[in-house]
Amino acid sequence: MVLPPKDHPRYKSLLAREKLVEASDVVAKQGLIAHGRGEAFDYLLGEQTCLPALGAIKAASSAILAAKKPVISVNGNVVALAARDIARLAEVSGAKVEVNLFHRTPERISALTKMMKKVGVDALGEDADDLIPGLTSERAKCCSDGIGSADVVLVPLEDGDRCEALVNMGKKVITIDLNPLSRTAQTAHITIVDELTRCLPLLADRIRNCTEIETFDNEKNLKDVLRFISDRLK
Ligand code: PTJ
Repeated sequence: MVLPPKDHPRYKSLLAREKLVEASDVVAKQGLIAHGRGEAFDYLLGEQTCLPALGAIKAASSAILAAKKPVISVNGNVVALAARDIARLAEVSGAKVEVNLFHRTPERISALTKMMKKVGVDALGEDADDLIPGLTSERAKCCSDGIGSADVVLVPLEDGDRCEALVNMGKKVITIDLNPLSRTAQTAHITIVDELTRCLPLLADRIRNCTEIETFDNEKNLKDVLRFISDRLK
């Protein structure tokens, strides 16, 4: 990996790009497009965790703590950018991790599972024996021991169709998505509009220290994010 100069004003952003390029054999090409869209929304947010996102992080942490079978679903972008952060989140929350892909191939599942193993996580994914109802093709596959039987699923950077299918399965769905207007953001029960690598450590810290159960209105929270963005633009 060619590391960007540490004093570059856009160091973090350039590093994220390098990580995705470095892992280009396991990150879907579409994942690079998705990342660019995320970057654009992060500019609008001022590359910071906004107040509504902190509220969503609180709600997400109490939902994960209250869950009987929480699962963190990871895709190519998430593993390439944040494998260690996911490992820490899994550790503090007791959640299982499942590699679950939109552009699913056995090779990508196997390579991403190995990348999670390197950070100490035995991720599910290789032995998919269940299907997410309502979806066609390979993207429906999941593990009965993971997403199939989970009550709460954290799905960062998820496709809108699959997010809706998980909601329709009766699961509580938490997402992390920089685009407050995306179908995923609008469909999930709890949407954290924040950048993945900025948000995951905050979520893990909150889970470690969380005591109270938060009430949460996703629609209102998304409106608050849009107000935050529009105030910044003014
Ligand atoms: O690895 P696969 O095969 O499972 O595919 C992964 C992608 C991301 C290609 C797939 O899930 C997909 O097509 O996702 P979408 O529909 O493009 O949605 C991704 C969402 O994540 C978009 O709304 C982006 O704005 C957002 N996003 C991108 N990068 C980040 C992000 N949100 C938070 N942090 C990021 N770093």
